[in-house]
Amino acid sequence: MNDTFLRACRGEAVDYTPVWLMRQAGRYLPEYQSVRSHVDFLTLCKNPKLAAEVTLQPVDILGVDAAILFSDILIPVEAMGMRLEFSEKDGPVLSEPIRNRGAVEKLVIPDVEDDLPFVFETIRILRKELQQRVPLIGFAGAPFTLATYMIEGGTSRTFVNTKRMMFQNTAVFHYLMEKVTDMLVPYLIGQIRAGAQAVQIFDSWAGILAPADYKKFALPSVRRVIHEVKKEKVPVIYFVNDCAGILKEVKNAGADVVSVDWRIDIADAIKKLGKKVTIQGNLDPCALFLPREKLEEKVKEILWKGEAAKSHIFNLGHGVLPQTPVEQVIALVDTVHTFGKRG
Ligand code: 1CP
Repeated sequence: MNDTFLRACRGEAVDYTPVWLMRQAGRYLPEYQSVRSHVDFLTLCKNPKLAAEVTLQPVDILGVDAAILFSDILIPVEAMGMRLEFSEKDGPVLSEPIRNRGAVEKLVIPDVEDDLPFVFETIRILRKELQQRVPLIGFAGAPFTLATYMIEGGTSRTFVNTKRMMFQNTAVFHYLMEKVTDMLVPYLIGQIRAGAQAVQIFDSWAGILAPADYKKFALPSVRRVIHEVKKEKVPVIYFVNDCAGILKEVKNAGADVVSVDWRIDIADAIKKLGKKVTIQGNLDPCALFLPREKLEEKVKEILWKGEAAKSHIFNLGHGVLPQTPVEQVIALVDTVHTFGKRG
């Protein structure tokens, strides 16, 4: 198996900088669109054969060094008893948002094996299919990011309901975070035991917090998840979007790999994170709209700067956008493989 990605996670010597992309499966791929034209998004996530098929598409088409389970961070939130829908226009919609203690009390901690069997079945299928190829990454949302969706009822621009609960109903907010964390630990451990060889925790919205608030309201829960999951001895990657202002705190979450967005120069991120973690990132997804030679320059710069880290895994700073031309994504992966060779 090509274990370059896992070696980089652990900070071991590699022949070249491995690359995979957040949202490498998804709407920019015609092959994904074709599967999606027959089924809605949630049905796709819950059908192990189809979910495995779309997970493998970018491995075949792009030649990336890792596969990531096809699912969504909100799938286990549905298993906690919330009604979840995906609208073409608004994205995820949770129709009865959590606004008080009673609503948190009603949330159930799912028995992950019984309530989310399709996730583990997809992982088992993938491990068989991927045998001699690349490692499989499992994932979940971080407690804070999941809590924002549960409180807002969907995506948000200001996160006013989340912050109001944090500041006015602090005990209820902490109670919600505790329940989400209690769900996440067995969920991620279950993915690892089913065959996931690394896990990534997505904190897409932690960057909306002031550093002191991140430290108080978001960090303790994600640190607990990471601490418990690390006992399974597979690498834990922590992605924080818009991380520049909170990187010092993010370092304390305890992950093996920290994945950073493009708003920070990767050289600065490496300085702040130090030599104990592997860094992942951090090309702006919109750089894929640049002419080929400009894209190549940006990739080379990140690769060159990445050499200062304990180890570097190339990725985007956030997910591939649906409008991205596939040829550009293929070119990106080739460029990383060509210029990321270690002598
Ligand atoms: O219409 C469609 O086909 C659905 C589009 C889509 C896809 C392809 C959604 C809806 N989710 C996904 C897959 C997905 N989501 C993966 C699959 C694996 C891969 O990366 O290839 C992963 C890891 C996620 C994780 C996810 N879902 C995150 C964290 C990463 C991030 O983008 O910040 C978040 C925030 C979500 C919520 C979500 N699901 C879907 C959308 C459009 C969103 C974002 C909505 C928002 O902006 O709040």
